[in-house]
Amino acid sequence: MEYFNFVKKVVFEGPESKNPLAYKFYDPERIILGKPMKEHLKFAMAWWHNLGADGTDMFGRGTIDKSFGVVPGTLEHAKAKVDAGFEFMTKMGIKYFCFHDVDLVPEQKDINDTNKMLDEVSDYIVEKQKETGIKCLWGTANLFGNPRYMCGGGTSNRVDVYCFAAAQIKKALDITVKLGGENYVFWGGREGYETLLNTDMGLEEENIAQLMKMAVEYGRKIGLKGDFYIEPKPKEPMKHQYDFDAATSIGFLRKYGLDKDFKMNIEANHAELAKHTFEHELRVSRLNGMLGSIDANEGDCVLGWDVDRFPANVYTATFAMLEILKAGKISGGLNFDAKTRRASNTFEDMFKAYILGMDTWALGLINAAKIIEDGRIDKFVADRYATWNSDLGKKIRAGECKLEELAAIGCEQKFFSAENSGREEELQEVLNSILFR
Ligand code: XLS
Ligand code: CA
Ligand code: CA
Repeated sequence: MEYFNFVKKVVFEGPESKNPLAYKFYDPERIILGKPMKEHLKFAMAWWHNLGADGTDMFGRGTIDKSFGVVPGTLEHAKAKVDAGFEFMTKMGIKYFCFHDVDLVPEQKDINDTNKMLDEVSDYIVEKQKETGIKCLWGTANLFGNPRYMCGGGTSNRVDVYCFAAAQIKKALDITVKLGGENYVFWGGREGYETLLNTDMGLEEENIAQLMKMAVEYGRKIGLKGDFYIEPKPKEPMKHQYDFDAATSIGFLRKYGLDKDFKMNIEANHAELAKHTFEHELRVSRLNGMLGSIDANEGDCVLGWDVDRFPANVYTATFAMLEILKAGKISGGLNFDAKTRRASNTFEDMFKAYILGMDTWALGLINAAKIIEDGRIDKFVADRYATWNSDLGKKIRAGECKLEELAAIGCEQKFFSAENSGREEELQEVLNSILFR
């Protein structure tokens, strides 16, 4: 059965094309900085939004029918989603997908029944992977939807709930490895708190660290070779989320000795919710050797919550690509954790949304390469710190100075030169002249 018969294959037609079902900028074979675009941009489809989200919001029912011709909530429907997903990825030229356990099959009353369905559906996915060569970028367990997790999974006040979380993580790891998944994600859905009046924060953090240690031990035992990721998010659903941002999460990983196995999965919309820029979160991760993967989407500053829009902001994609290029190779890719708006309710809109996202990131890559090749901005930054290349600067950086020595030098200086403009506006103009020439 063909679900999307309005298109055979989405191909690159160039910026002049008026065809809404063609790439204008994503040209997989085009060489940028010595590598084809398709190698720089490891795009992935998010199973949950693309095959699951039907436009439901707090005020109304779904607007797009994702039953794919069968009754939702059945095994047939889970398999129809596999068919639709693989048709979509093949037609788009997308080589990876990401999933939560409960995206693949509907959760049953008894977890053992859910697990049996997961075995069957993942067998079916393996067949499709053999036919198409499409791979799994990462898997994860949904420890936030079921009411049992209302007070957290790994940070629950109850040990029985914690064991349910362990059961789901174990199975999600099994399925990830079975699908050849490269990495595994922890997003701390309900892992946080509403009020300290009822919360033992120290115990909760120790417990989730322990759960992560056990997950690493098990994952390595069954053959997971890639990285574990934490995906920081500051709020929503909980008022205080333990994985607030990259800096907080990295501190947590180091405290509990998890930093060798874990990296960051940075989502643009989550960075904005933490009142950071996306590129800030990427830079913090990169500088700590912890940039693992990206959830490619964007927020909406007018709304201010987690809206998971498809990325359209070329400046943001440009700054993000600069960080990714400077990080060198990352273990992950660009997962479109994004959904079409409620009123974009056709299958054509799903294709157009991915085209928008992929073209936006292609532009980001093209622009980031131009900025690097131009060199003016990197040079400005290097020059701005030039005094640190003096003998004194080098000595301080080598840790060879005492505070008294520097204080004496400081006191000898009679005035402070104000010739130190940061020239932000000039740099913005340089940036525009590079991007739009
Ligand atoms: C929710 C998160 C979630 C993670 C995976 O805000 O983005 O979808 O990516 O659990
Ligand atoms: Ca995400
Ligand atoms: Ca999100």
